Amino acid sequence: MRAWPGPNVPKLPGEPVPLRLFDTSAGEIRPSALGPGAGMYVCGITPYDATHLGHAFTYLAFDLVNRQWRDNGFAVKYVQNVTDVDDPLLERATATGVDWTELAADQIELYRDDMTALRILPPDAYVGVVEEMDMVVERIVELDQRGAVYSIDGDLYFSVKSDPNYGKVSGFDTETQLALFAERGGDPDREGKKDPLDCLLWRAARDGEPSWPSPLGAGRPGWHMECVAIALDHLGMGFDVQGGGSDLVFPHHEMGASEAQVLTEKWPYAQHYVHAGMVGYEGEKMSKSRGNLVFVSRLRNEGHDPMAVRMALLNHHYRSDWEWTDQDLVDGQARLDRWRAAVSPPTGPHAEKYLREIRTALANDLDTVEALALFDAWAREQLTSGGSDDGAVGVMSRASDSLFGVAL
Ligand code: 5CA
Ligand code: ZN
Repeated sequence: MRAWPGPNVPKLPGEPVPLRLFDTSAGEIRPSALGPGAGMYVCGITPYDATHLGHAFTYLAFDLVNRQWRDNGFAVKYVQNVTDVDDPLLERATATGVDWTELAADQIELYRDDMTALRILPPDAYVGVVEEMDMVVERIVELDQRGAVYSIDGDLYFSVKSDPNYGKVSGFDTETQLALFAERGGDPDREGKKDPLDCLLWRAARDGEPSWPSPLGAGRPGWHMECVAIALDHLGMGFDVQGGGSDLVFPHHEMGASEAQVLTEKWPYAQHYVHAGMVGYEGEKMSKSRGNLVFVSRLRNEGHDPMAVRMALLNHHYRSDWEWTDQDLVDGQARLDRWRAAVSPPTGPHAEKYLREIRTALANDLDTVEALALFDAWAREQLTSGGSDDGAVGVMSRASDSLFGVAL
């Protein structure tokens, strides 16, 4: 499906720094994307509600990865899905009496506008599950041929432990897995399951639910397989980064990896599993099901500069869990004003050292907090004593645009 317009990413002088990223599976910071290309799959929205700041924080994190890789000269292939068939979307549509396809189309459009306003680089392939249904079905048939599938009343399950590497993405013990599985859409207690952790691949058609034909009977796909089919189709096995928020570590990314590893008999599914921290609001994780949301579109409609919102989000390290307050936006706007004032004069303090240090901070597991402070230091020097370098202002302005995604 159509993504959104991509902003221009200015080229910068000087040497780029290779990006090191924390890998959930390895539990440590490791070099990412050893080249020559770089492939990334980031789990997209389930389009039943507009973009909240938690979503924005997660997509911003991967936008920074994309920008770092581009600065390093990689040809980046970025794939993102839209979960345009899944339980929460269908439930919301039924509850509000709206057609599920219309609800999805409206929310996807709003998301595109929010991403555009926040200057998030669009994916190269933006793929809805519905448009990839044939591929999803094909993958499930292949898994069945490999003997990793069984049926309970026509609903097809994946035997997760048919993958010898099952469990390596999250490293969670069985008790934690069971608790999270039940909490996040799984059905550990269903009668007839061979293992409580086995996950749904194909849900047989039910009255009032959309369904698609398949050699395995009419139905609709399970969530994890949707992402796997799209990622394998567009990136293939062993791509560089599988991304999403930390609420996707288990079961979504664990089970997706196992499905792909059984399908291809290869390991690993992704070289890095990268997860953004959870943004909270008023004491709890911001989530559509809890309803404690601050929407990007609301802030935009209130007249806030999207660059101030972006600046506010950048001030939290991508792996940290944190809580949004109004002060975040006040601080983000103030910093944006300072930076804009600092790039107004025609000349400024030398930029080379600052640019090198900013790149080094961002390449160190996206240390935006440090990188922003370094830009602040240049801006402070400019605003207190000025400088005579007539290329510096242009370089720092382009660095803000290219590396932070903040247009000054
Ligand atoms: N469609 C699935 C992924 S295939 C999904 O999780 N959709 S979502 O709309 O619920 O979330 C979209 C992305 O935002 C996911 O990567 C999720 O991990 C992330 N996310 C959701 N809530 C938050 C939050 N409060 N803070 C940070 N990231 C969040
Ligand atoms: Zn996903």
